[in-house]
Amino acid sequence: EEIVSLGEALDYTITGIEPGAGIMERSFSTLEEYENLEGWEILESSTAGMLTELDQAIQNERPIIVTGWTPHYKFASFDLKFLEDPKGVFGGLEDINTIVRKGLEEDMPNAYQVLDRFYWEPEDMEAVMLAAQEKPFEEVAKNWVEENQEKVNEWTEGVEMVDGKAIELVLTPWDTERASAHVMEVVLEQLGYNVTLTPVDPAIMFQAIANGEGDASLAPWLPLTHGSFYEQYQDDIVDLGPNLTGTRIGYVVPAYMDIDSIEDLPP
Ligand code: PBE
Repeated sequence: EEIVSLGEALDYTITGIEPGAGIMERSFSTLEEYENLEGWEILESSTAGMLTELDQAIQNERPIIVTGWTPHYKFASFDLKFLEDPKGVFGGLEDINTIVRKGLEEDMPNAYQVLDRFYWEPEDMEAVMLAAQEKPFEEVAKNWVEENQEKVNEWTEGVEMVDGKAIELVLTPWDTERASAHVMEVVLEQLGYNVTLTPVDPAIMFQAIANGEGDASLAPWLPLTHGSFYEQYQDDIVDLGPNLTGTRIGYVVPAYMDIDSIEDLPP
């Protein structure tokens, strides 16, 4: 009886984000994979909208299920937990990879080398994201590069300067990707590149690298979050491997909710 009222309290709805996000595609798959989720809905929203809903639910100690991911500051601000996902629809810990267009290695060997070497830790990304709650990403990225010269040197050591060559980095519209793109922008500009950042949906990001409109992206979450886009475009892009490991996506609830697994959601 308590279980039934949970479904009703939630209106059998999971609060999602932007429809183009990989996590939304995975969320729709849970409705097919978990029999108990038949009749449930994923509400399309925005990241800001989802965070507002989460915040209001927590203020009132109401139940809520959102599409969530780490790194994200909401895990520092609120006591949250991922629901277990025994069918593995959201996968386990994932990577964020660097992809570049075919021909970039020949056309821009210096930038290619930096992009190929670029690797940082979730704590680095989190530090940039946290500081960006107060200041613009441009400023935060500059500070981060200044304060982390040793790490940055590992990416740039021995790389020759260029003279104002234009390079376009394609990103997706979330803070995780704003963090990496702005740091790379600072690093490449210090090497003499003229960097443009273009934020687009994940599908367009892969398409832009595949057709050569964009030069590189630090934004693909793999193997599952953007797995379907990756499969579609993998023959037309160059995958330089992970630039960060240890991300996670899934259904997230406030810790006070008496539920631990997607399988426990009431049908
Ligand atoms: N995210 C953050 C994105 C990738 C980065 C998990 C919201 C997505 O689902 O596509």
